[in-house]
Amino acid sequence: MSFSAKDLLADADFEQPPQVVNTQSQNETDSKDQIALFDSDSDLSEGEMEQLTLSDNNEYPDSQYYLQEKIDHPELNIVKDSSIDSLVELIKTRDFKNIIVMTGAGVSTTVGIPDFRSPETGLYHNLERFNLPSPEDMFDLDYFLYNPEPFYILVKDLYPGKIQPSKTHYFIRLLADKGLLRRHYTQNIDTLERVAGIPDELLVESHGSFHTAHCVGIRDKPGCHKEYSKQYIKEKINAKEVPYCTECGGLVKPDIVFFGEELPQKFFDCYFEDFQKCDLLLVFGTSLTVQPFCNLIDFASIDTPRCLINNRLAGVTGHPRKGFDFSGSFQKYRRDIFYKGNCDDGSTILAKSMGLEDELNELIARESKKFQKPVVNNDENKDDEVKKEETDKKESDEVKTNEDKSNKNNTGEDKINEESKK
Ligand code: CNA
Repeated sequence: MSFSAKDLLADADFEQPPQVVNTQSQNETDSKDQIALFDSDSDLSEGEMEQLTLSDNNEYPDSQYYLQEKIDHPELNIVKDSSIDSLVELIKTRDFKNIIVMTGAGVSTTVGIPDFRSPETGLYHNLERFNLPSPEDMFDLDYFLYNPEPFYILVKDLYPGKIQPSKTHYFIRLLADKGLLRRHYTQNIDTLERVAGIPDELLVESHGSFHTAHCVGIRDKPGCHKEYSKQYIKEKINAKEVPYCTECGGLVKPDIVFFGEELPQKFFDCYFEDFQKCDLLLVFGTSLTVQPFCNLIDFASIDTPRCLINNRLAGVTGHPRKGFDFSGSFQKYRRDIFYKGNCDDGSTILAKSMGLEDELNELIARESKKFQKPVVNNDENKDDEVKKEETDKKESDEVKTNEDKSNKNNTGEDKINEESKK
């Protein structure tokens, strides 16, 4: 018995809800479908160990077969074990040129944007004040149409401001600069990928972004879809007002994808070919609980190495063809790596193994200048609008100075003329 890529894709659970669905129950850490043999030296918590060491795994009997296969056929072990060192070894021997990076909210927490599900600091943990039926309702379209206020109060924290991207964002930008990035699929809505300079054509903002907004109507009355700018929404949020459509009175919602809404077309246009071509999959800072995004990992070819960099275990289902298999025991190829830690530390390790550490530090140093307090004559630090205002002012000052000079000259000339007349 063996699986081809075709079998994998046929069976992969991507009968898209093309809409965003929360699948916490499928992938969350207390899932019952886990199995033994996690042999990396990562420091797993008790709960995570339990997740990986459930002995009675009758649901997927294939796993016994795979274990024997891998003993008989060592070539099925793409990596020696699930530690980051194994990936570092692989990077040194292989030229990865079609890297796909998937990211979640964990890549932005180090720069102060809270994620959803981190205990204590995550947004879901801090929603008691809104008295929601469930935390996910904050990003549910039906609930938004019924009660938009909690979203607009909360969104102030998430709204893209002048925040400098994290080291991980710059690492992805560097992969793009080096021509190694096939595509960056992000779930984030903070637009820090754009700020970091990842080009639009390499970016799939799978859950939309704050870049634009549209009228979505009100309950029982569809919206007119009039488009509104980021600036318009920002002004309303700052004034603590809910934005309503000036045409039809419907609610205006930023174009971030809520549960129950379709993903952007670009996601569906790109993912299939991208994942067929992907030679290394890097997954950063996500609980892998939102469908269909979390299913993307199943679309990498069955022998493509995949690496999760996250401060807790995620994406393990115990299924022979779905999710990660860090234990290397229930999927055909041993190819999954788990680095349990901070995304930025993981990026540092990867950059180093690719010989890009110095360039990454230089890139960050260069980009950081844009976020330092404006220094006189340091044009790099200023927004285009500020620059324009300054140019206009400079020009008008110059005109004024020239006028003054010419007045002075005139006065001087007049004086000379007067004196010569005398
Ligand atoms: P999540 O479910 O909150 O998961 C984040 C994961 O990252 C968790 O497993 C954390 O333990 C982990 N984590 C947090 N910080 C770090 C760190 N510094 N290093 C390593 N791991 C870390 O968020 P997901 O992205 O998985 O969920 C998808 C939602 C979240 C999308 O719909 C997003 O739009 C939404 N979201 C986005 C932002 C943003 O744009 N910055 C913020 C909050 C939520």
